[in-house]
Amino acid sequence: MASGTALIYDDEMTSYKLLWDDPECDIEVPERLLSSYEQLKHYHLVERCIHVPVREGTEEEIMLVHSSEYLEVVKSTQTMNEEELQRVSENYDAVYFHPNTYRCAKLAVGATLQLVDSVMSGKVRNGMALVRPPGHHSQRNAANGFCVFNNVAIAAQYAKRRYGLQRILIVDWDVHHGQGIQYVFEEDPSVLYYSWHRYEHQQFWPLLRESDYDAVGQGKGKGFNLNVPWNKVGMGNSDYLAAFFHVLLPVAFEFVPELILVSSGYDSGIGDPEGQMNATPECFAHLTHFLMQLANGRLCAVLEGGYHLKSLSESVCMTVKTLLRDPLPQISGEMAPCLSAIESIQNVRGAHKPYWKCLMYEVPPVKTAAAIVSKADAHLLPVSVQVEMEMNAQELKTFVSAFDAELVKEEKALLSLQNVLAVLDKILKKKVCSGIAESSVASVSTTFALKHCFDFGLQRVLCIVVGDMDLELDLDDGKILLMNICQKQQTEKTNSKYYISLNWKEDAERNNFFCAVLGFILPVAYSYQPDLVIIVIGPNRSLGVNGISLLTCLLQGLAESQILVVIQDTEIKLVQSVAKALSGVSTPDFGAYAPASQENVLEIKRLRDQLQQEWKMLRCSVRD
Ligand code: TWS
Ligand code: ZN
Repeated sequence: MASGTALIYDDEMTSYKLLWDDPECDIEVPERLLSSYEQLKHYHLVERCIHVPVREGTEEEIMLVHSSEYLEVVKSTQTMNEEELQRVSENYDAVYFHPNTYRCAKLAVGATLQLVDSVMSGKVRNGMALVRPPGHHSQRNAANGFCVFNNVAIAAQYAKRRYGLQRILIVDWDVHHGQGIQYVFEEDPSVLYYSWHRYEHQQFWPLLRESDYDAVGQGKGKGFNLNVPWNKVGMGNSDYLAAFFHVLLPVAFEFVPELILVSSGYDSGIGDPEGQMNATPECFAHLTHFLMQLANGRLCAVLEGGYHLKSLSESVCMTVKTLLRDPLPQISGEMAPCLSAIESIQNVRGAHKPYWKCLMYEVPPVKTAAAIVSKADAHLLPVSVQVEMEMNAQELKTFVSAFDAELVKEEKALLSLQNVLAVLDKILKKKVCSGIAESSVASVSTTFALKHCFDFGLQRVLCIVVGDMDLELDLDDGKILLMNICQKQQTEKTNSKYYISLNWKEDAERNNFFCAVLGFILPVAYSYQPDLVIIVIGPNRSLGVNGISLLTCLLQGLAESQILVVIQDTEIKLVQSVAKALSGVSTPDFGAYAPASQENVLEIKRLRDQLQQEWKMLRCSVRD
């Protein structure tokens, strides 16, 4: 692993400034660079770094991000007088030009690329470039927010081209949203862009809707744009650390970047008039330290904003000191993120759940959802069970029109279907783990539910029907394993391996169902390995509440506990008992154990003999 830290700085980048009166632009001053470099000298950090000279970025390099038309506009400002400069500046938001701006902007690009080359060639492990003008707001055809060329975006494109990198992480800890970087890489999954920024519900500059947490990227780039909008000022060390712990770092470790570019603005630090935040310089040491654990330590920090000269220069020093691997300073303040920060963090995590395993495989906050006909009974369910409202009519139409509309002519059937699909959809999308749906026409609902499962991409669904029910299903392809637990002997309606009829009569007083569940249902179910279990309780059920809750409890070992229970009955006792079993609020009482009747024992034996060749988990004797 390479060692050493590069520092790239040149006095020449202080050679432009605002020439006229403009309160919007007068904070971006040459002293920002001068005082930062002075402070680095003061702490003897400059002499500990490897000095790398700046160069100009070439036109070709600039055009990795910007249009030639825009490049020509910027070039033309070199020879303009003050009046002309002011006129060009007015074409952009929060921008000023000076005759030396073009030269400095080219040096800022070149300095950034020199840093990338030093790190990528192994000359150094990491480094920092102190540059002006900053870059993160500038766009293909526009200067914006003091930024002329997008130094960091150009560096990422350059690193992809020159070094064939496939994954680059850009961390923008400046207090403003680097929308310019977001636009460049929105559809690019090879560049992960992370930015936190003062947002205040879109009331803070640059006042963009697309700075919010729900801008996750587009097309192939979905999931590769992470925005953490701060909706209050005063965010401090613990808020920044929380955003790193709960958003950036888990995703970054899953992304496995090959290079990290930091849009290193310090207007997010304490004392800055723009950011109004409270993070102390030590915080930047810790942020740097965490990022150094990724990408083999290949980290390039490039200056963006920062307007409180003392805070800026101390924070720059903390960053460089950490890059040099000095011990970390103690971080101050009560370590508790504020409510508004937690809310933002929760929102980003929610928006990115579909794209990152580290966010996806969390225990769903709601374990069980229930859609029941009588909402008045809702209070009888365990409190942790979420009671569902119906799916809206439009959503339902999209499900139904895709299938045989004949089946759902009746209003009653439509309402039932609504319940079942609403809960199923939540399970499939992993918003809840399991669910219960009351349905007056369980057979129709189940047929639709199964169809929806396969549209969603499931491979195998175990469907256990308790009671009498006729399901018109194609069972030949093995995508459904249908087990029917019923009272009367079924005339074998199919010879499919995937249809099993279990003739069962339960003792009304005591639970004799153990032997069927353990001796037959579980072994077959585990042999099948379903992605989802659907239990349908139909009319004329031969199982009591105890038997059904036993079945429900023990099947939770399959399909990551994703179970849908469809109940035709509206008996609240049954719903209650199943809800208890699924939510796990209490260990259910299965009733006293009872040995099975002779009849039942023979039925299990018959099925076992008949099916153990196909379902190998049924075997419990070496003789047969
Ligand atoms: C900083 C653009 C106030 C609120 C928001 C000066 C007035 C002022 C200027 C533009 C600006 C400032 C950056 C970009 C930056 C404001 C102002 C924006 N601007 N970007 O007090 O640092 O990283
Ligand atoms: Zn900024």
